[in-house]
Amino acid sequence: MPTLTADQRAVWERDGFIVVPGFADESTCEALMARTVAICRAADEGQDVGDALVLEEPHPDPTASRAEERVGKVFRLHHVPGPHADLAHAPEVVDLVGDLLGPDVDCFLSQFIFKNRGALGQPWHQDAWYFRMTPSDQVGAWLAVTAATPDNGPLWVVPGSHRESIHEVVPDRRPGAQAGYVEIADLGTDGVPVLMDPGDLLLFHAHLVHRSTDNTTEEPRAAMVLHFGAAGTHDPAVDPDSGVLVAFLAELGVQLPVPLPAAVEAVARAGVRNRWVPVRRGGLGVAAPLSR
Ligand SMILES: O=C(O)CCC(=O)C(=O)O
Repeated sequence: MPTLTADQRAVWERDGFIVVPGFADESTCEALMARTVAICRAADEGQDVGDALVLEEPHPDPTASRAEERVGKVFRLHHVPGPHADLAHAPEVVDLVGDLLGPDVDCFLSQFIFKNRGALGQPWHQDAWYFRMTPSDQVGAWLAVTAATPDNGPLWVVPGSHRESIHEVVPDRRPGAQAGYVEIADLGTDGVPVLMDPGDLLLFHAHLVHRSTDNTTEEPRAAMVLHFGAAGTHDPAVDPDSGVLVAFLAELGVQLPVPLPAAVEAVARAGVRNRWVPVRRGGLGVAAPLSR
């Protein structure tokens, strides 16, 4: 039985995104926030945080005192037992995404975004530009952990742009921008903001043109973002052929030497954020990893 309603399906086809209000309860949002804050603090104290990748904000607010106030994003969370994996495997999530991607689905990317006070947003882009996967119809699930308001850096989207091919981009040269951000420079539209309450979920197509604006408020605008793809998708970031990895990174503007020295390859592979984890097989959910 499909989980998307006929209306949601029609909106998805037309706009390339849907919002599901009140998707997650307060305790889910609190658990995601608490675990991510704990990871940030542990990393700050030099403790082992396993596979999690903590990315500092390039220009944190100078008055930031707590570790999590200096962090932009935390990646590689969905394959580790805990609230992030529980969300990635939650039947409500997996069934919705499965309606869009089919019976066999993996979660391949997770990021908790703090968007602390003063943090810059991410300019207009399509996730498919970064992913370079075949096929390229991945689905993002953006859960509002705190409210996304006009002033704290909500997402903005261009409805219907999921039908467009991948746009040309230029590097994002703003001081304080995260390394590697790119921008679709000649968009010609302002798009529409997606204002959300805590617990609301946005599902969006990997070709959807979107951005987020800066957080000009005092409080963080936090979101948990998961990305899903059909099982068997070709992901150049995890292709065992080092030539494929080199070509992929070159397209993203990272030039590596050829032939690729083993030590350089090891560093490049350690930076890969994607972890392909089955969440749905044959139309049935795959259980989340159990806590150790
Ligand atoms: O949440 C944000 O501020 C930006 C997220 C985004 O655009 C993305 O993950 O592709």
